[in-house]
Amino acid sequence: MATTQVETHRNYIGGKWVESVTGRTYPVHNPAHTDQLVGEFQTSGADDTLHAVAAAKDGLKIWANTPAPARANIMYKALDIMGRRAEELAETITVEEGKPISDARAEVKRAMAIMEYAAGEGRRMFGYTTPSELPDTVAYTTRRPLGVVGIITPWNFPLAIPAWKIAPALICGNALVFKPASATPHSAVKLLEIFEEAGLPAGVLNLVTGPGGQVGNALVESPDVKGISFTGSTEIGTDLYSESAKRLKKVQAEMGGKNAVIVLSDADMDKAMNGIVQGAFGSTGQRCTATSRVIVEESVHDQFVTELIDRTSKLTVGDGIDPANDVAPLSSQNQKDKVLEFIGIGAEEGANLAFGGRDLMDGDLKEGYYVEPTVFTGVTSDMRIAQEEIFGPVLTVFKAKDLKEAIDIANSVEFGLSSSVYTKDITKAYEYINTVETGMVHVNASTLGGEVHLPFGGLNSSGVGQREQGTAAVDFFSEVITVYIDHAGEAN
Ligand code: UN1
Repeated sequence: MATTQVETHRNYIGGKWVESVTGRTYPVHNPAHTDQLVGEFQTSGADDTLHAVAAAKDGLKIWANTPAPARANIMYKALDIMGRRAEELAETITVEEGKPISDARAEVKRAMAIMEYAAGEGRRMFGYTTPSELPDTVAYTTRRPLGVVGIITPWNFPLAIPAWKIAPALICGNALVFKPASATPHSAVKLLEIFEEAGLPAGVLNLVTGPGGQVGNALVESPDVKGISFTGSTEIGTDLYSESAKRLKKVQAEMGGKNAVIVLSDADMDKAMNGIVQGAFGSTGQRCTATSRVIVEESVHDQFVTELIDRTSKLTVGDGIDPANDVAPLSSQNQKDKVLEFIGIGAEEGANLAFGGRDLMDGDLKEGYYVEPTVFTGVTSDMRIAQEEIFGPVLTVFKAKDLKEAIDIANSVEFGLSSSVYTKDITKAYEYINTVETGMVHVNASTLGGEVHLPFGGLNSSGVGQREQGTAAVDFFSEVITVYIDHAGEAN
């Protein structure tokens, strides 16, 4: 790959592939082989963003007036094309983001599921009718698109997160400016190709690649942009939300997590172990729903830790493109530095480094950003590794005397995205469901994922604005208009 010609990819604005007005491009590398170039991408700035917003305003005129079932027909075509290109897309995800190919394939399936679900909404998108208090009057609600909407997505799901924002936004009739993470623009370029081939009218979906700051600010500041859907860090999401609020824009921001699993003494240990190992180390822990804390009831704690270390030690680390590997590289040097820094902090804070913690770039895995899967035990809630999102293959283990103490530990963080409890006791499971402070709660299953027809999102620092996916996505990407019609024809 290093020796072949590197392709330069362009922005997609108003139905055309165009260069950035900055005249600059930037390289993207494969995190498993940092000398391999994925491609060159446009370094876009505020002017490119404003061009894309203007193109979206034009696209909106056609798209908002296209019946939703006709919009759905284009979505179904895009879904077919995505199915045809599924394996190529999975490889693209692994090569630019690093995740294991099995995770990348699952990501493509997920993107397809959301497109299928959104296309179905084209024939629903319900309003409601209700009696009016006045005679000869009909009252009902209907939906309209917001207008031009900004879509800002992270690098860890380069295809699925864009799809789960873009598909419902398009079905609702919006025109979009899409800014993918600067580290993973290749999947985004391919998603645009798919919608282009499906026949989406020019201007309806526009792509602007490059660093976040300028493009994001231009979207926030433009009076023509009516809404923004963002997934990324709590720091940037908070800023984006408050700046947008000043301008009365509708925003949904999906942000960090510090997801806990509670293991009670009656749990099926095998089942718990499978969910926890997958939750902590799958996708190299680079998932906002990743399991980063396990809180184990005292009586089974030691047995659990022994088994966990055994399972963790059997994980194979290497290039995600090889299906034999369970854990792949981190997505960038920055991510690797951050994860290693947290491992150092954990040790300084007095947690017990029970397994892993090594920088594997110092050993056999020189070519990529590899860090060993890591387990800390003896962790307490006052530690930074117990509070801050690490976003890597690092699991922290706590001991609790009972369910109540375990829930207190689970709730002792600023985040509230996902959580889980392993128990066979229905009373305890319900106590947990009713008191844990997370937007998504699992019983006897990992903290990961979610189904596309159910709402996705978190409480507190994990999210703000409407939930994503399911009918919640339709609520976010549309305005409800209330209509009153007096059909009496003359004064009563
Ligand atoms: C998942 O758990 O499969 O950025 C999805 C993230 C989340 C999506 C997680 N917004 O990791």
